[in-house]
Amino acid sequence: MEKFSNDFLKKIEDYQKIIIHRHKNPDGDALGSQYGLFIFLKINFPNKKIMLAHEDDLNWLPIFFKKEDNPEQDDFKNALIIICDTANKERIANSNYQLGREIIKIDHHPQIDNYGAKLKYVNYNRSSCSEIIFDLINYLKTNNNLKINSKIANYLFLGILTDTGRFSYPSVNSDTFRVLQAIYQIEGFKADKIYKLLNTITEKDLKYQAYVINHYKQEDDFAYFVGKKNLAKKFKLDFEKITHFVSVLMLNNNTNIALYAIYNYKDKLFSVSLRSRKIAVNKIAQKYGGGGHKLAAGVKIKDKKKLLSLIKEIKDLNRNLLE
Ligand SMILES: [Mn+2]
Repeated sequence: MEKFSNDFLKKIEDYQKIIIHRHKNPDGDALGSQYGLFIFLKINFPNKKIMLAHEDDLNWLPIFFKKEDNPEQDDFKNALIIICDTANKERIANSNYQLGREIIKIDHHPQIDNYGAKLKYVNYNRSSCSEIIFDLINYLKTNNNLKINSKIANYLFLGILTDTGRFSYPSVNSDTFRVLQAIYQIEGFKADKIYKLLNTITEKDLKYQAYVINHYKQEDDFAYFVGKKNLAKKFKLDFEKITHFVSVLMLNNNTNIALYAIYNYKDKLFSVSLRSRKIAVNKIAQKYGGGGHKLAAGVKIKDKKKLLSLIKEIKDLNRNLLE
């Protein structure tokens, strides 16, 4: 880490334009590590052009992660590219990274490919990319007199918190708590602000959640909700927003598999989310043209008949497992 940190600083000093990337469909760690490093470089190198690259796929915590303009194609020319929390090139948000001059990779996923990065720090024993970024910038603070402020601490804390399931995953180790100890010492850092951000939702969201709870159906350990009416309009929420409520169905401790479908009036199709505690739902999603992870998958479905056959398929599958 020391060697990497020194090499990293040399690269920063060498370049006038620096662009930081994250992975597609960013989670708290992708955003936290990207924004934390972004602010760190901005306050310590005010004469350099520091930018964030993305695919405009950010709709999570907009108050916290302020939208930044994507760099222009020209900005990538002769730029130093830093890619955070991303295992392989297909996952890199904004493919213009290829136009840069040099790539640095910082990640905690098992190494898949280095997308051309010569300088890299990859350690899959670390809980999160944000945890690695903190060690990097704290080293530079201690040895090179650079600054860290509470805004950076907030971003990295949120990244660590979300990527460790609030410190509950096996990836958490003494390094995680060593980093946290240092974060808690940063002046102005307030963990309760971040917890409030993560633990609360808006009143409109809450009302909508109550609607889902009151209208979903439960058959054995299968929970499903099909929103046919224009619920986004009814609850004055963005359509995109109301597609993210499948986790409500998994709150029931009897539920092992959940389906959450919302009709999109604009695109004229059902947006379906599947969640499971055991069964591979991505296999089912693939049959209908969707995909995803084993326990979390999704699919877009055109007609209601097809949706009903998907629901029936899950019910039958479940019945077979019960018998
Ligand atoms: Mn991560």
